[in-house]
Amino acid sequence: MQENLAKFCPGCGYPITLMMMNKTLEKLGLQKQAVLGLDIGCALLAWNYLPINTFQTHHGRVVPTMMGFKRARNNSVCFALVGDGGAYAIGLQSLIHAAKRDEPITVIVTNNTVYGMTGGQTAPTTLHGQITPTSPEGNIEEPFFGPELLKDIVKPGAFLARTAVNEVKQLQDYLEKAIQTQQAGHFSLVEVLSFCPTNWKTVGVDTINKLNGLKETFKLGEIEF
Ligand SMILES: Cc1ncc(C[n+]2csc(CCOP(=O)(O)OP(=O)(O)O)c2C)c(N)n1
Ligand code: SF4
Ligand SMILES: [Mg+2]
Repeated sequence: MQENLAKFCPGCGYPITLMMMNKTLEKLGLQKQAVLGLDIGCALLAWNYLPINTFQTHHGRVVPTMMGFKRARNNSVCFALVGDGGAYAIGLQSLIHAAKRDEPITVIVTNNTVYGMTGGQTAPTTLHGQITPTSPEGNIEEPFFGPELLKDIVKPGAFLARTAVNEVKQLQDYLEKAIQTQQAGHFSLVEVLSFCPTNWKTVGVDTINKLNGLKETFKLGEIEF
């Protein structure tokens, strides 16, 4: 486990999400049935992180891949772990159609407001005015709200929520609800606000303050529809 932890940058939020996923699966006794699909982006660093079956897909393609896996093995518990770029830019059309068709998979979107793996470029979730290598004078766009967009698309019984890596109780609660939603035959998505100190260029408490600041724009909670 120590060796695997080293793949993420120090202070990264991904390991928290992954550890809470594992804890939740353990609690529900579902580790053997679980299958974790990883999108390209820093999610792929988790390829041998958890004691569950895991594989990697192309950028923006983890949702349709897990959809196919679930259709083939309908007793599996399928996760698609994807960044905000993978989910809301290159993979948005497949995400929308999976939600519309109420595919029984659980999508976990890591929202770190940037394209983390490739150097912190502007993502759909980048805040207005945020400075990144591709917006050196501040992002001119408004951020994109994925779970809120999907609320007009999903079917009754689906589950949509947003939490943060420093809200571990809520994170675990939402992961549990998402898995139960999948087992009841419906689509679920949990967006997780997550630390990226490497690209935010923050250290120590500044990283936590930055994440807490994001909660003013990206409201935490279950999305009503
Ligand atoms: C088709 C394709 N386009 C572009 C890339 C380059 N690429 C790799 S990771 C990435 C961005 C990842 O950002 P995000 O999805 O937000 O994940 P994060 O690393 O922030 O978790 C890009 C553009 C790629 N691998 N494949
Ligand atoms: S670049 Fe950001 S998201 Fe990727 S491993 Fe480093 S801290 Fe985590
Ligand atoms: Mg990202």
